Amino acid sequence: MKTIYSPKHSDHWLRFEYSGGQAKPCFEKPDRVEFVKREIQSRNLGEIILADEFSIDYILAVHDKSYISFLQECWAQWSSEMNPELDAIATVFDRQGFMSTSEPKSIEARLGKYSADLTAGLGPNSWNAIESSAHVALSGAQAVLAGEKSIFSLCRPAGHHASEALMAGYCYVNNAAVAAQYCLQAGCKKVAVLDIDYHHGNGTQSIFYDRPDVLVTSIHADPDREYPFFAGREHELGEGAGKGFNLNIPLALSSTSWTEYQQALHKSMDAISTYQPDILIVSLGVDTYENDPISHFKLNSNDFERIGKLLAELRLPSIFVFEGGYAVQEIGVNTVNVLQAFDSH
Ligand code: OKP
Ligand code: ZN
Repeated sequence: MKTIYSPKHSDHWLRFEYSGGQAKPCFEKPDRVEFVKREIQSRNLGEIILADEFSIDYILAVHDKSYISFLQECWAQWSSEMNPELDAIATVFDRQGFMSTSEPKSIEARLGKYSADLTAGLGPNSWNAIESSAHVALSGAQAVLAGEKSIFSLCRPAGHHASEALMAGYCYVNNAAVAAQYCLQAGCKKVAVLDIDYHHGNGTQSIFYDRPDVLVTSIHADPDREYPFFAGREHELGEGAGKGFNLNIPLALSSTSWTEYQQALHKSMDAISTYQPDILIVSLGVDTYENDPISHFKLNSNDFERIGKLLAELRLPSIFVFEGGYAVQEIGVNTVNVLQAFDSH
């Protein structure tokens, strides 16, 4: 399997993240992708190709224009109004919606408008990385549409928590959604997104919630106990024309090992088989790993091979889009285990 990569991902890095009432060093750091890249090379997964450039219109097909302008402009405005030695991050939110339709003037207000929470900030060159990550996903879609059986888009930053006009959970542009929309514009009739990151893909769910042309299914930690908390429950089935095309499988935080996980994966795969999509997009997070520092599932490195082997049974052209995974020492092994097992089945 070939990999799509961009060195621009390392333009995005933050000083801190906030959790448990504390500023901590970031779990989401540039190293993550470099460790995966190194493992791809040492195990000869396949060629590593640089992403192509694409028109901004492919990103605007999924996200609001005002939100994308904010992402592009944020740092310049933050560094003139606030302290350029610190990350741009929201502190206030318009929860009553008084300004919901107008564009606020100050950068603190704009950050509040376009942030769902305090788990996504911006640094001086973050937009370069965010855009390149979408290009990595688009290049993957382009390759599969041109006949590759499968591809790995080594995206960073991740995307699955980002919705039309909100950044959240280390995510800014929803790379998987941008790739899905690209496939539809290129003539595919139906696309399935399978999200196997530990966290519910609430951004992807939101983007396609009222649409029947994209089936979204996510297997994740129970949102009663885990981020993103406010979505990811079984009763969220889609709405309007999209009703029946969203499938959530929440699993217990600390008692989920392969036995439980495998059942969920079969359920998701059954829904995908029934749907008969032209293309499968896998939001691939490896934070389901037993030693992940922010997660609580109990999958081991061999289980990631089992995931790859099972997914291959769908026999669909597949785009693997990288999402989470924070155990950097093992992030490469676990990711390549999925991809290599998929490839050889
Ligand atoms: C991004 B991805 C709650 C902290 C929340 C944010 C997690 C973002 C995960 N105690 N931290 O889905 O891997
Ligand atoms: Zn995650």
